[in-house]
Amino acid sequence: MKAFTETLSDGYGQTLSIDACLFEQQTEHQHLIIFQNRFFGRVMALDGIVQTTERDEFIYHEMMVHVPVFAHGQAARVLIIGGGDGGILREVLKHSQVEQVVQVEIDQAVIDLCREYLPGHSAGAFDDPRAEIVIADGVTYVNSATPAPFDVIISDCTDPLGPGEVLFSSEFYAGCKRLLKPGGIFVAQNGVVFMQPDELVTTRQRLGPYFVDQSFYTVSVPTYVGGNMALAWGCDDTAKRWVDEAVLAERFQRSGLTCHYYTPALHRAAFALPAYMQALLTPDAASF
Ligand code: AG3
Repeated sequence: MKAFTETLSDGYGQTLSIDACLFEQQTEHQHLIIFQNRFFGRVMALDGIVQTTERDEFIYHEMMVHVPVFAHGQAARVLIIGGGDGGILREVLKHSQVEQVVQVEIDQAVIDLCREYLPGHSAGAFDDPRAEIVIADGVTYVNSATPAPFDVIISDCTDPLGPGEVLFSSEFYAGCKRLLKPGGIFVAQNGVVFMQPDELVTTRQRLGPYFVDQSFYTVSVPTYVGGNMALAWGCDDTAKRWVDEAVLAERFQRSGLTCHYYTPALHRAAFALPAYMQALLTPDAASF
């Protein structure tokens, strides 16, 4: 059997059968493979790490988008960093009050190949007149561009290895802060905590200087194997992390969205962290 094995921790990983290899190439920036798996459907991996699959992508994309957008309440301008498969863009554009989305992706090949092989991810979002796609390095963009500021910034990046590493740097967070309106919300993919505990510690330290309130919320995605993934949260308005469930429910209902993972109750609950994660966030945490 042809198989794809991902190893994020020494001695443990996940293996998916490659029932058909649809595309494999070293792009200008990274190794990209898209293959068919009989359980998860089409799977896209970058530099040996599963990024997204047809079957479970909704979980990650709904939580990365609807949590900050509903917590904000009036997000009109959204910035996406990374997200070349288009899943984040698709979910953001479902919010009718969103007027403009800028997406900054470093690798044009990821966008082109995902449009071709994973069309359900973007589902036409790249052609929406509200979307502007910029092919550029995310860190450079957030530190040098001067668009109107954003209400929500979503960093849908790879892990801090290869091209994604800079998207976990203080320089990147500083740039995001610079492009956020007062009270704007920053969220970012921050790894599977059980497998990558150091990421929680370093992100917390690096976000600290830029946001009054920084924390994490969690999501459980089958192909981000090893337990809960942490999504980083940064905002100067502490209340946005604790919007009442009734208020969220009202916003959710008004949006007319149909979700398969996100619910207002889950939104609130996702900020409750297991004790081992809380321990990592205490000032003297080293590891667990
Ligand atoms: N980007 C984040 C994938 C991270 C997987 N990492 C891991 N399992 N530790 C997903 C891109 C989806 N738009």
